[in-house]
Amino acid sequence: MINTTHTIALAGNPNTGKSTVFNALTGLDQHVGNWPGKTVEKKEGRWKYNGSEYRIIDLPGAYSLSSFSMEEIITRDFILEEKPDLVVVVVDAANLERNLYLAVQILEAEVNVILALNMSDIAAARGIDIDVSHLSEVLGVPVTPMAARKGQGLDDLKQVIADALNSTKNGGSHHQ
Ligand SMILES: Nc1nc2c(ncn2[C@@H]2O[C@H](COP(=O)(O)OP(=O)(O)OP(=O)(O)O)[C@@H](O)[C@H]2O)c(=O)[nH]1
Ligand SMILES: [Mg+2]
Repeated sequence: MINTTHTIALAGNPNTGKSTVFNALTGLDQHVGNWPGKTVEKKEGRWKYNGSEYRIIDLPGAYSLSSFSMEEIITRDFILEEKPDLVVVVVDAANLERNLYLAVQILEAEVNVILALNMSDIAAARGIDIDVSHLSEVLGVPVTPMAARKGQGLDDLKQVIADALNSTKNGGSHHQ
């Protein structure tokens, strides 16, 4: 029986694999439209896991929440105004430092956040070794490594999402 639907936003720099993660999570259960009044595509999907339903919105790629582009305005407004229950920030493990700029801005927005460390395969091939538990400690949020194109780390991501939402009151309160 489903008694709650959690709303999740998928955010990240352009080309970090957000849509690949989105497709892997939602399969065929997707709805594609446009952001109201905008020519930017809006993709929304759902999946069920352990008796809960998850609704996810694939946000346009953004380098920051500073609203320089239409994509950044959409992403910023969705995170700050719609206040999703959870924001999954997809970062490129092979370009971690650059990607953390947006991640830190989202952390400062006082929303519930987890980090999906995508492109782990590329990072590994380049000899980049990321201390995942240290990164998680420093940022104060769960970090889960994955390689979405290969389907690696997907089950872990679903579990980390479920844990993040079910450990907070009503599955939607913001982290302190
Ligand atoms: N090697 C590797 N490639 C990946 C991975 N995830 C995604 N890709 C590839 O990276 C490219 C970009 O992926 P998308 O999912 O379109 O990225 P996006 O973040 O949605 O991009 P925008 O919507 O344009 O911001 C595609 O060619 C994917 O197949 C991964 O974990 N490893
Ligand atoms: Mg995309």
